[in-house]
Parts: sequence; structure tokens; C-alpha cells
Amino acid sequence: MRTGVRCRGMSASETISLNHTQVPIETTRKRLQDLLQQARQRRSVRDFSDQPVPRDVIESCLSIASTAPNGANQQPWHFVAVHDSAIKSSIREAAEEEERTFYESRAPEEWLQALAPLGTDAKKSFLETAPWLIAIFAESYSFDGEGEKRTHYYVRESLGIATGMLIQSLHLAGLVSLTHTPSPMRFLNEILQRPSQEKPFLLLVVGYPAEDARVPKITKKSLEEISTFY
Ligand code: IYR
Repeated sequence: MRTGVRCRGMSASETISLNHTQVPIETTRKRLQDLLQQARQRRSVRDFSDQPVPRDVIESCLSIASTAPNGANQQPWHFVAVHDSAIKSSIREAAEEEERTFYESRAPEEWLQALAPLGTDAKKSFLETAPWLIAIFAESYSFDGEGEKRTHYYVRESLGIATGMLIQSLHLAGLVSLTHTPSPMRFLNEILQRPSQEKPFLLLVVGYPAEDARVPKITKKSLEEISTFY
């Protein structure tokens, strides 16, 4: 037996039995049909209503996101859910400033052309209208109990998976969201008072759609285009 070597931050491995109930394959197919139909209804929405969303709904979706598989179970994420109007206004102001430079000078012509069908611009009124903004931070490292720096592994992969699960939970729960990525997003650390080892990953705008909300007509790649089976 190998002794004396243990990965810092991880306790010796203790196992429990897996709680998994296999269902008949027809049940699997039926579930997948329903899920696919629902997944196809999800759209990124830019026109939000100011209808409130109770805090417990956001908490449940964050709890689901926190079950995401991640590097060495280090759970390198922090979610800041903002409902406060003054903080939302500060975020809008800072985001619009970054976006103005993006649209006016920073974005290469090719990028602007790729965005043209979406009709986006530097105006981000949804940052104040929507009831919740969830700022998602990636923790590149942390400190253990003895104050020793602990490197985190597969941070972006972990964050991507957790964020995808969050977006899907919000959708299946009946809400809409927008993945918003003003760039650079460092202003979020300042406004939300997050430490420097946390890097803003993205800003998720959450709520209900405005009554007259419209979305661009888009098509998704076919299964044949996105997959290869051997
Ligand atoms: N961050 C900008 C630009 C933007 C970039 C991509 I890639 C999008 O899919 C949408 C927008 C903005 O939010 O307007």
C-alpha cells in the first residue's frame, strides 16, 4: 500500500455506494424526446420584463449548477446573484463603457460582421430591467486551511459545465437568460468586491421575457454536422 502521499486539499478517499436507478430504455427515449423538445425552445433573450423572480428560485438553480463535475472536485466557482438596483445600475454603466469601446474600436471588422445578424450594440438596458444578474467568477486558485496556495485544475472546463447546467436549469424552470460577456469584465471584481484570484467568467442575465420580446431567426447545425460515430 502506498502511504504518506496525499494530494493537498483532498482527503483520503472514502467511498459510498452509487445511488443510480436504471430505467427501461423506452423510458430513457421518452425522457430524451421531452428534453430535446424543451431544449430546442431555449433562446438567448435580450428583451426582459421587470417581473420579479423570487430569490429561492435563483438559489435552487445555483444549487443545481454546483453539482457540476469539475477538476479534482475543487469547485472553482463563485456565483454573485445581484438583485439590488443600485448595483445593477453600476454594472450597466461599466459594461456599457466597455461595450462602447468594443463596438467603436476594439472589435475587428470580421467579429462585427459575425454579430450583425444578432443586432447587438453597446446599449445594455437589460442589465437594469432584468430582476437578476448572476456574475460567475472562476477561482484560479485558493488557499487551504494553513494559508497555502492551492492550484485549481481545469478551471474553464469546470466553469463551462456549471454554467451550462445553470442555463439549462433556468430554462427548464421556466425562466429566460442571456449570457453576456462585456470584455474585459474586471470591473465586476471592483463592483462586487471579489478577490483578485477570482476572474469574471460571464454575466448571466435572468428573468422573464418582455411581452414583445423578439429573437433572431437562427438554425442549429444538424446532428450529422456536429457528430461523428465510429
Ligand atoms: N460582448 C458584446 C459582443 C457580443 C459577442 C458575442 I461572441 C455574442 O454572441 C454577442 C455579443 C455584447 O454583448 O454586445
